[in-house]
Amino acid sequence: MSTTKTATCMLCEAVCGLELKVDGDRLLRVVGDARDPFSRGHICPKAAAIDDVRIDPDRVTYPMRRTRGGGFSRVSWRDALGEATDRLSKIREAHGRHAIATYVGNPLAHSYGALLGSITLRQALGTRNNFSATSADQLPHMLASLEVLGHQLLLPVPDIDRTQFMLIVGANPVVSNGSIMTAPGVKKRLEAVRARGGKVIVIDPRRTETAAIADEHHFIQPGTDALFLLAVLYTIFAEGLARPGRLAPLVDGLGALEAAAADFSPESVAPVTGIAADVTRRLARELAAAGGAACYSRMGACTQEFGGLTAWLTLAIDVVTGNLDRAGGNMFPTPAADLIGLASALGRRGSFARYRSRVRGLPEFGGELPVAALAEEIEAPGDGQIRALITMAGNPALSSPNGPAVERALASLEFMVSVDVYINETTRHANLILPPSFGLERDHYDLVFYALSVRNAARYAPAIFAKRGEARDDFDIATELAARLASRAARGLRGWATFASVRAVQALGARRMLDGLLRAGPHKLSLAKLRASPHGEDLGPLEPRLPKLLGADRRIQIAPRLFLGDLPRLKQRLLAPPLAPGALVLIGRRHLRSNNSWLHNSARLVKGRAACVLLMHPEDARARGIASGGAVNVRSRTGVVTVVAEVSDEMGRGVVSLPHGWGHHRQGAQQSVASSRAGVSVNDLTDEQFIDALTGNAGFSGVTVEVAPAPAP
Ligand SMILES: Nc1nc2c(c(=O)[nH]1)N[C@H]1C(S)=C(S)[C@@H](COP(=O)(O)OP(=O)(O)OC[C@H]3O[C@@H](n4cnc5c(=O)[nH]c(N)nc54)[C@H](O)[C@@H]3O)O[C@H]1N2
Ligand SMILES: Nc1nc2c(c(=O)[nH]1)N[C@H]1C(S)=C(S)[C@@H](COP(=O)(O)OP(=O)(O)OC[C@H]3O[C@@H](n4cnc5c(=O)[nH]c(N)nc54)[C@H](O)[C@@H]3O)O[C@H]1N2
Ligand code: SF4
Ligand SMILES: [Mo]
Repeated sequence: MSTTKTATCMLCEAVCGLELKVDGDRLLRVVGDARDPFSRGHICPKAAAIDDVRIDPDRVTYPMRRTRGGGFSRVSWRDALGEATDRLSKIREAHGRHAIATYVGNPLAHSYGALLGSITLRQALGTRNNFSATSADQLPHMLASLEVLGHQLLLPVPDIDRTQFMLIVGANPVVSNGSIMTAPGVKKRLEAVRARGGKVIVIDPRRTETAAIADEHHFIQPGTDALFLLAVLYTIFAEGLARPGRLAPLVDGLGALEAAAADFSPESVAPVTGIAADVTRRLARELAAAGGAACYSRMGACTQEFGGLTAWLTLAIDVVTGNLDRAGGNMFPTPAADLIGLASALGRRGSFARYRSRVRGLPEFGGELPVAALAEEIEAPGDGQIRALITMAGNPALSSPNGPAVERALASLEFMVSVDVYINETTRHANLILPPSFGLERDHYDLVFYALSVRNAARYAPAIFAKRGEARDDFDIATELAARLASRAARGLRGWATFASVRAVQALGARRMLDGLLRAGPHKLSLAKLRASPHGEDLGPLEPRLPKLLGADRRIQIAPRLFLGDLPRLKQRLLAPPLAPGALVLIGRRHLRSNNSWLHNSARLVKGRAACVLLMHPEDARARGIASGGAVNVRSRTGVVTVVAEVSDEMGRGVVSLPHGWGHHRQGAQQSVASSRAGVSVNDLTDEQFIDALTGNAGFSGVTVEVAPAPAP
């Protein structure tokens, strides 16, 4: 007999409510939960696949140990945890605590238990060598918030439901469903901006699916957004349009910002950005006059040579035009479980460059080092070399710049343990794979994404299915490992204090921690209250929250020295010679039916036309004798891939695009569907040396490549 259950989709940031028809251990049907006041029944094609990983025959459901032949065989939890503790402890005793590194990936942000568990594990390890997808993603936004607003988690989100002008720079929310903007049904919300007489403008080197529903789309040369945004600021100041409004008394550095922008007139940057000066001026005027405008930049603006500057300037434009913290501008949610409040209460606001990576001197951020430095930190011998790695919910072999270099480094580790649902490109290098519960096997509350949400909302869903095999919750795996490692190292007062605090977290459990956060939070909710409203709670529109949320000095530093100091590098970009003849620049792309590297074993999602193709402009194709459907070699400093080309004028001239997360042909990975539709990894082409020099963030956009027809096989 089937029953109806509610759940929340944890596949992307949109947190759609789902209604499921379930029979025993089987999921029969998935529809959007029309009674969810936030997502109102919206879902995307991925929702139908929400259970595919759970029931995937390729899924890892028992602890696995790598055999001498390179395969994996089943071991008991007892042996696996014992061996992991033993090997890691010995490495730590011989080489110090920084010899163990961690890498945590994107799905952690979608599981409150995994997130809390990973924090505990890292605390127990006390290593400087923490890595994550953050430095291949939103790090610049977090750094801008730390510098300007005094807290790295204080990320403003577009008040999309009230804005009259949305400037989208380097984001494609119609496909990604929004990022640092939890907005289920974002396409409808964007269409509503236009329906109420507002405007949506897209700045992107590709005419995207979002551009297709916008008022205007302007092609931009990859990596030049900071120049464009400075020209917008130039215009705002030159034409006397700066109006910080209510926030004016809190803002420091307006004069310095104006002086900095004065070097970047729309005319001077236009030849480099490709956006005409009169367009820039008009957009600046419209933005300033809109009375509720949101300047929103994301992935394409972040993961490039000037990601830090771009994130800062986005925030600066908001402040200067009075759009930060005002209805219709960019605002701060009031989440029911308030991690920012908790962090602030503990005196944790974030950190930058407290220490640097050993080999290249790249800056720490929030206790992590840039993932672009992972391979060299493993491979370069000497004091402080990484000898062991723990990965959790991450696939850096496919997600990090120069993935093959990462893989070489992984293969050279003394010991590696991965907590993951698959034997994939990364975990195939692990000595041990520990199997976590997945999706509907665990309860769900979006600790991260309600804090980035365009409306205040909360929804909790209990687990629906029993865990398969011997899977355990990420929280339990991480805290158990933490406790054992802490116990082995418990010498002296500090060692024992660490051990005791890990045991306390373990005893409390993730669910009670969540309940505590909800009870202490601004909406005075609790798990019991949320359980009583299975379709979720609407907690109202976003409200002004400044100056209360600001850092200790309660000021907005609009022109931090850190960013001003990076402007000379940007000026060099203005003078940079054009690319070598024949060279093109590479950018990325997302697809609605895919999610980073790990949904490609779902047959229903990968069926149909291959997604992993190289998009290129007709003129660029013609000049090289390339036609749609033909195979091409794409070559960069780091590697070469052979892939099918698709010629399309949706690409800007001189720019080619390849999606990330593919390349599932590696020996030893065990994903039968994915390997039959392998594609190539764009990160075989990206370059660990091509980064944002200020922040260390990965540079995925703007990598120089050459494209030529591939010789017939
Ligand atoms: N060139 C290029 N590279 C990119 C990007 C790009 O746009 N272009 N995007 C970047 C971005 S934004 C991100 S966030 C990163 C993502 O980078 P990563 O987080 O490193 O990679 P994912 O592909 O998300 O892999 C997630 C891993 O977690 C596993 N997993 C899934 N669910 C769970 C779970 O519940 N528990 C555990 N323990 N494991 C789980 C999956 O099997 C998979 O191995 O990639 C970045 N890399
Ligand atoms: N379907 C699907 N949804 C996803 C994911 C997925 O893999 N698939 N991944 C999730 C994750 S981890 C994240 S972080 C979010 C990301 O969500 P978004 O930030 O929306 O990321 P993308 O869809 O990659 O869009 C980035 C856009 O930037 C453009 N771009 C590239 N380079 C430049 C540049 O130099 N300047 C400008 N102005 N634009 C540029 C690209 O053409 C692209 O349209 O999506 C999440 N949602
Ligand atoms: S938009 Fe995101 S949260 Fe909503 S159904 Fe699709 S994958 Fe799930
Ligand atoms: Mo991401």
